[in-house]
Amino acid sequence: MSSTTLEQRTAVEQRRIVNEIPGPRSRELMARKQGAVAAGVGTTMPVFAVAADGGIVVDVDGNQLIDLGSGIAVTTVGASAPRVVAAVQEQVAAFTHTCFMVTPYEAYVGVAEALNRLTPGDHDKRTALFNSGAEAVENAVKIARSYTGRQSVVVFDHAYHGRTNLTMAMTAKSMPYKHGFGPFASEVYRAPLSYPFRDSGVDGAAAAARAIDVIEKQVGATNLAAVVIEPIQGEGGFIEPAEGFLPALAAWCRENGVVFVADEVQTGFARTGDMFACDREGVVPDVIVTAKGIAGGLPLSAVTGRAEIMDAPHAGGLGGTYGGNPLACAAALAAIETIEADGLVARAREIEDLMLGRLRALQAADARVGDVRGRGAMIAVELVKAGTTEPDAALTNAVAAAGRAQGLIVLTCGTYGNVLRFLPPLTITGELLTEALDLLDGIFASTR
Ligand code: PLZ
Repeated sequence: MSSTTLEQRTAVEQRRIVNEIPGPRSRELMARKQGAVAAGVGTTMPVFAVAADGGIVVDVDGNQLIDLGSGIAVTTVGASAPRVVAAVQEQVAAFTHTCFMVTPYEAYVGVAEALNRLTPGDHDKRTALFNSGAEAVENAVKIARSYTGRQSVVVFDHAYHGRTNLTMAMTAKSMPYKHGFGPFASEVYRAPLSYPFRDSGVDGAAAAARAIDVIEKQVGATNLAAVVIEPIQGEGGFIEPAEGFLPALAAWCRENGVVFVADEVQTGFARTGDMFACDREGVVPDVIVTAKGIAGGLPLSAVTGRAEIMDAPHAGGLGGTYGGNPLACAAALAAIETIEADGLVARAREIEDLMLGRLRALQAADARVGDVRGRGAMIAVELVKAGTTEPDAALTNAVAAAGRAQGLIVLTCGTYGNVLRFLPPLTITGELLTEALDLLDGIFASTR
């Protein structure tokens, strides 16, 4: 690590804008990126990072940006959390890789034990580790197919499950995720979701009945291996289904021998004010897929589920060279310890209170804020043409751009591109969050 970076790492946690964003060094690097990196790999903000932790990302020009994105819900414990840094440093000096399928190591088993303990339900569980969210989703489907002897998979409107071939088929939105990349995997079917803001009057039970009807008529329960669902949708727009929707679906799956898979890649590990989003309604998925927040920024993902389901594939049927890499496992154990020891689940609920309070006040003052929703540190506002539910993607992009120009790392999402989403690290200070919300208030006021 360069000495500049070390200095910046210890800088006071505050927003600092030293030049127009992007600054000169970021602009230089962006030009190099354009000449070297495939154009399909986009960037939300044209600034290059040199250090990050808590609620701050420091860029190459010395700007300090308020982090409302956590690298898309990954650095829940911070981007250089002390326990994670120490655990990875110790592990990297011992060995970087042996391949768990060749000569195993303890940390992988430790992570599996931790996941079996922490995920919903107290039944006997097993875990397998992978590298990315998409890879874990694919493996969950493989496992469900192996266990049930059935092929079909049901996913939902607005779903996001990844960018690999099978997970592109499972993802709903064409542009940018699927456009021009087909043909896609077969035997993937889409059911209607519960989307309270756009579905008013349809409660959770009715929305579940509507989805189940589509599944029974268009797929047939006896063909169906798995129902895969994000308990709160991420990329699709931070859509929280109406109460009762998830329990009803899970119950139908249980009655029909269908594996109920919760994709908690984005919602997992304290993000939503529970260790897992399924916990809120007491939903116990047969299989749960996790990644992102699991390992403090190192690439790791997991599939955890009922022992009899997880053990269905033949020996050697699951794996991968890097799955459960020792550095990632060391980081995961440290991240999990941080979440538990530092009370980050409770911290997520404090962030929820702060953010929802402020954003609801904004909604009361601004008719373009159609909906304020989310849980924990996974909060969103859906922007519309005043007084309607017509999505306003242009306003969303304008607010995000204005925020970025003032040093806020703010992300958008949603099928209609009209959702501003907030995913701060749980270690962000209340002062920084308040400052970010003040800036956003100002941006909304200046565009009214
Ligand atoms: N399932 C619920 O949110 C990843 C995608 C960003 P990977 N979401 C961020 C982008 O544009 O690529 C995600 C998710 C849910 C699966 C995934 C996929 O996880 O680690 O990106 O493969």
